[in-house]
Amino acid sequence: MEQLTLTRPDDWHLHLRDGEALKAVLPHTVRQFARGIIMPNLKPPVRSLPDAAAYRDRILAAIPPGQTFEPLMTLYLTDNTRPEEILKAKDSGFVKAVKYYPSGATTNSEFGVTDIRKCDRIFETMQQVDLPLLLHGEVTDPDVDIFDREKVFIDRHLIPLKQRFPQLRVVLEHITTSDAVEYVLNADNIGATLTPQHLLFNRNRIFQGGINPHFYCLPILKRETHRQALLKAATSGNPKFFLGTDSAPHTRTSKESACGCAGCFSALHALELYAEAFESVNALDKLEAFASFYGPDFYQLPRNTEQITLTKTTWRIPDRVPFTESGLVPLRAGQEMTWKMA
Ligand code: OTD
Ligand code: ZN
Ligand code: ZN
Repeated sequence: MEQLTLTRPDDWHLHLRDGEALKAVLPHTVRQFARGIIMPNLKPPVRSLPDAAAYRDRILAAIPPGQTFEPLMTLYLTDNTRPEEILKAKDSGFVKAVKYYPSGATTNSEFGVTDIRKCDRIFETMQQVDLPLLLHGEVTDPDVDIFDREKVFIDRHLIPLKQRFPQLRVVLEHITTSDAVEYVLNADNIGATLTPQHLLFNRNRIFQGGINPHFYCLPILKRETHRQALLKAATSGNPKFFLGTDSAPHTRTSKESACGCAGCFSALHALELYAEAFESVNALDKLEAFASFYGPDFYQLPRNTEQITLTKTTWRIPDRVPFTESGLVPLRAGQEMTWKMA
């Protein structure tokens, strides 16, 4: 039987939600990953050190007995975040980054920053204490086409930001375009996370045979040339590119709706999805470093030592997994996978 043994990976971009939803999704992540960078877009968001400490405790309490998982916390940047909060966060040891959402960019981002230049005092402090900045890199101006929002963000905001704060360590999250790949390749002190959906699907998948809300996420899937550029970056062996699922659970009915929520749920089968993407370009030998080495190296944390095994075998992704209310539809539900984690 064909098998693939890897150092246990980490998820460098993850939405766990809270309450019953947290309890339902966390076991899936714990099964595959040792650590996760936990997104702060709760309602209301995780904006202060006490918020992050309390959320971390709720996550720890939801870990299934006998298993281990380390939540790496983030703070949600707002127009009103103060430099002292950054210093406290850095000192805490468990807050590993600060997350920037442009106001209105994605789920629960209405508290986000209205003008990135308003945060320069914060970026100055983050640069000083070396706390990474995680970017949802899209502009939200209604006059910018949804497929161009990442490129326009890079040109208008990221390039000037990196000129103002060259030493600030930045992660451009869930990149979706060849423009983002090019930018990351040519800039310093920057990394990027890549999701399974952006490596496996292009925007046609949203409209194949009708409208497919479970393939709707933000940033939205792009055209095939971009997907190929992402896959090339992920499998290149360049340590700037690493794994971040962006698993973002919403109930089935809130996705299958006249105004459906954005987000793909992939925590159930994330590693298998990445394995399939890497295998499609004969690059399975590059999966371990992407999934397990480059993330901790960027965050200056030790690599994991435990191992996990994937086996080549066919199985069907369930149509539904238990969650609150109407349940959760995993990415590519009902279809076959060719790798399975033991
Ligand atoms: N994108 N959905 C969500 C977050 C991400 O931008 C993201 O990180 C979510 O539901 O929290 C989504 O489509
Ligand atoms: Zn985002
Ligand atoms: Zn996300």
